[in-house]
Amino acid sequence: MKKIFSGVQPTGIITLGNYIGAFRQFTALQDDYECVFCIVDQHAITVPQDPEELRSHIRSLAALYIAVGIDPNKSTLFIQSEVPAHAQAGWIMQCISYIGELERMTQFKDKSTGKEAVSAALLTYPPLMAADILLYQSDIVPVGDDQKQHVELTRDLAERFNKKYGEVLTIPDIQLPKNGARIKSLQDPLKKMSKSDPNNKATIRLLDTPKEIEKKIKSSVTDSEGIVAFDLENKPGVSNLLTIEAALTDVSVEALVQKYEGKGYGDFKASVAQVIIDHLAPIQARYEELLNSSELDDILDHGAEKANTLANATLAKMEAAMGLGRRR
Ligand code: ATP
Ligand code: LTN
Repeated sequence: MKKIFSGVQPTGIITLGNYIGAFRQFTALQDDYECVFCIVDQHAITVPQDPEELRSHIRSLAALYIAVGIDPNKSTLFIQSEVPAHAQAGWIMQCISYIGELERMTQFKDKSTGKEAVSAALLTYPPLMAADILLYQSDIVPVGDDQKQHVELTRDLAERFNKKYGEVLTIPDIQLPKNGARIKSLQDPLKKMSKSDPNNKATIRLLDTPKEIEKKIKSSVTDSEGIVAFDLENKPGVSNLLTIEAALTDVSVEALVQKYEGKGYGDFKASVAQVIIDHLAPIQARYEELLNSSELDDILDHGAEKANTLANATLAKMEAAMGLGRRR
């Protein structure tokens, strides 16, 4: 069976963008692949985090993974900091990365530009991400398109390692979602919907109440034309809402445009909001059941145990190939 790895940062309650771009792919893949999913808390601390908040986001994210349909009997779910091999292999990957290639990463530029104090780890974040992926000898990495550059760098680093030290690492392929690769902010449809967006109106979160969802969709930025049509350039707001509905219902954007023919933005928005509310209701119910349960701890304990075994095996090979320690 081919192997899949992906990770999500516990930096806030996940958004509809994360769900459509990442989580829905995860659940669809677990029947056909050996899947490992990670809550990348060490990536989250590359920018300042409040400890209590981080703890709560980690647990909440774990519950959401299960609530959206990750089956712990099929997939491995674990917390990055509970598997020390990630930091160890991350160091090795840093040692084979060049500063120039790290400085070219768009996410680094986005998160560092204009900031006064930027942590060194914000720059060395991609080698840690490469370690996450390579430790599990992953064949495929399903992510949203904003992560493409990081997965490409991971491939480069793995190839570089293998060339220098022998064929130790599997070169992973990226897999982008077919529909809704990039869901946009509701307030600025040229920006991606991001879970760390300080403007709460810009994002739908998986735990938003029906009222909040209605309000956010109603106040989402569109245009003054009043015609529901798909046109990313001239009607990014309307196109974004169409993309969301299409992704959640598996109906094509063209069919939706037909459905809304002759309808105004009021009806359109109310209908999109209802689709989201109905889709999230069962996920939210399961989340509440899990959040404070020992079931969730059992899943994470078991996941960490499995992940440690898999990751340590690759780390040992990497270290031996490089001549670290005494093992051959
Ligand atoms: P942050 O705001 O903390 O950077 P984020 O919302 O961008 O977070 P990540 O934790 O970086 O989310 O990403 C989790 C997964 O969700 C990744 O696979 C990423 O590509 C995907 N993703 C994030 N935002 C979107 C979006 N707007 N549309 C589609 N996929 C997305
Ligand atoms: N960089 C990713 C999160 C992430 C990840 C990974 C994704 C860390 N390690 C390994 C896939 C595979 C992000 O910000 N979305």
